[in-house]
Amino acid sequence: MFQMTKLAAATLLAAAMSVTAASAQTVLRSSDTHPDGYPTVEAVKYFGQLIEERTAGRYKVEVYHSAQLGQEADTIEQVRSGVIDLNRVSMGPWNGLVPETQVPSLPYVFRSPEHMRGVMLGDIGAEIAKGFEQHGVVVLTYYDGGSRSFYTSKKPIETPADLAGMKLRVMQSDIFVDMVAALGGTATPMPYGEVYSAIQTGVVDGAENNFPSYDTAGHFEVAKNYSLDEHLIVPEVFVMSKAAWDKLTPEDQAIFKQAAIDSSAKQFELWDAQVAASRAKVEAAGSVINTPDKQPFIDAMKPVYDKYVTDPKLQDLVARIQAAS
Ligand code: GTR
Repeated sequence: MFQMTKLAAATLLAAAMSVTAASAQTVLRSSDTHPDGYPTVEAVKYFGQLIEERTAGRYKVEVYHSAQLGQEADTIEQVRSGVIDLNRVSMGPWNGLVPETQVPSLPYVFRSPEHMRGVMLGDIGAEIAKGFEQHGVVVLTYYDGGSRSFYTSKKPIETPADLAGMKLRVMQSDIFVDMVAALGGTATPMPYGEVYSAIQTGVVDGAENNFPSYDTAGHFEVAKNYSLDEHLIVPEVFVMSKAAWDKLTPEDQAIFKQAAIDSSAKQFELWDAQVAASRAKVEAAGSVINTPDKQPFIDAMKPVYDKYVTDPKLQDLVARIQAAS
């Protein structure tokens, strides 16, 4: 880790020196927890290419993948304070800060990833984006994070009753803790980078995620039972620090916004291919995928909605999402 940090520091210094040399180019630093080649990493690189082209090289993006700049909760603080300019993270870790983000983080609120894409790239997504601004960031666009299901090291989950006595890792948000509790299990929130060893050493019995994360983080090696209950479809969010955004001219802001939207189209394509490839890979490696009846999982979520959807504004958002085609 120390080595990585030193490496990142050296790269940053080199980047800073090249700014002075070329003097006209601003290098924007972006963080991602995923490895190089992952659809979100590639989408942000594509965004970088587009803005470089469309501003005649005045702006350039460097993507620090593989959590080189830290775990998501830390990088959220970095982008809010302007230490880094860009960040691609899940919506989940924003739940404590931006109340509107709780809505697209609710279990079974979206019918499918396609439903989520339409909602988030439309008016509702724009409304949710407004909630970020008072916290120091501007939402550039949303990406697809697929649907998340439970995976376990010992016993597979076929019905909610199977969660009894199980400890499962969730992202750092109270909604997900309550979601697991409503199903009868115990949730342990922890950073993504700690999940592999937590499963391996038996600190938790499993976790939950989409196929690409289950694959690329290696979790399939230590938790072979994947139960396709698809309880969450949490969007990914690509944000810019407000400090950096405010330095752009209105023309450049429009270029950035359009490039971000174009990068979503690219990410959706890459995402679909990655889901299929990751699923095939983990199956070939011996993961057993079962498809439980989702209805008992859906029915168990009522207490989560009763607890989190009390504000009329959030109630209205939930109703509009459910009504959206
Ligand atoms: C992934 C998501 C990451 C991170 C991770 C997690 O699906 O892309 O941003 O939130 O899940 O479970 O922490």
